[in-house]
Amino acid sequence: MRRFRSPSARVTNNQLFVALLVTFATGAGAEATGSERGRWVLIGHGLAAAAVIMLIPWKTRVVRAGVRRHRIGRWASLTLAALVIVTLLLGLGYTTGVFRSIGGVATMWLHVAVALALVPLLLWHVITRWARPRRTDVSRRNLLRAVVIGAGATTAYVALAGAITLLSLPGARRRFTGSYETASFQPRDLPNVIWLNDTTPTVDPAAWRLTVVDGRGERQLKLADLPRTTWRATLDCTSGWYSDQDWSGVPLSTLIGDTSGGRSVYVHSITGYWVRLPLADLDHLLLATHVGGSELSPGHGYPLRLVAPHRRGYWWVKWVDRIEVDPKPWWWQSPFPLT
Ligand SMILES: Nc1nc2c(c(=O)[nH]1)N[C@H]1C(S)=C(S)[C@@H](COP(=O)(O)O)O[C@H]1N2
Ligand SMILES: [Mo]
Repeated sequence: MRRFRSPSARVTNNQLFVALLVTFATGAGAEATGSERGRWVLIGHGLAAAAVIMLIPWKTRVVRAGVRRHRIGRWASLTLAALVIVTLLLGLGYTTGVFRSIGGVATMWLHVAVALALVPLLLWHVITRWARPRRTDVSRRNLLRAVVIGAGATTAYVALAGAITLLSLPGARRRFTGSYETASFQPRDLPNVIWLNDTTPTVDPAAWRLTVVDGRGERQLKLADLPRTTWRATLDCTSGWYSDQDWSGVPLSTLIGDTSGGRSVYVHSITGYWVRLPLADLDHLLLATHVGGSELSPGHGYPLRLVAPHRRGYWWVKWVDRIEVDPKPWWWQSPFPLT
């Protein structure tokens, strides 16, 4: 049986789907970026989310009609709608700073978790209800509607940003990544972020060695072999906080001499955690033994951790035991740590 779709319902659904796709893509991009150049991704995320909000009144009409017709999967669809609204509210709570944590959990984690949870439901919903766009959907009227939504979203975005500043909400003090400052130059209060399948290892400094593999071969260094210089750098976690600290240790470029045959630098932790960075980053990476003049604490990576300025926290591998010039390209890895 062919399901009836009014042209306006079809257009609303497709516009909402596009807005959601852009919101997802820019959301992932916002979590990945750690440099000023990536600022537009965050602005795009806000605009796309505002477009989703703009479409809610239109979608409500479609939902009202749909709830009567689609008995099967009705609850799943309404759950999806609820999850989208919860994600929007969590995002707004975090952006404004009105609720930065809920029950001790950073709102940013919850925002991401709920957004990821709704993906399978959204895919199911779109696949089972798909109505192919028609040529007639590209009409003057519908284009005008898209323009209205775009203009409305921009206005809403600018108004919210203005309100955050005017009311001096906590959100006004966020970094361009959206993160809030935490414990700058107070390393003792620095939050601890460890992924699910990692635990803080106990390291015997006498037995610990750093293995360095480059074009000249493999060698082992002791903790006492490592020279020390100090860099000021911002650790910015995707869970929504950042912290400025003075990190001391050895620049990677001091340890790695010969990069021939390599395309990336592989940095490995005792826990098994690892990242691959572009060779071009070599001059901008530090292996720190100290923060704020004191030895790293076990939770923050003792005896050695990577400091990767302008990269988000998940690149800052803790408890490093091996660095290697790698023939594989840096992008040959999961874009985010998975657990
Ligand atoms: N080995 C290892 N390194 C790691 C992590 C981890 O789970 N395991 N977490 C990363 C993340 S997501 C962040 S934000 C920073 C947090 O560093 P901190 O705990 O010193 O604040 O370490 C990074 N390095
Ligand atoms: Mo993080």
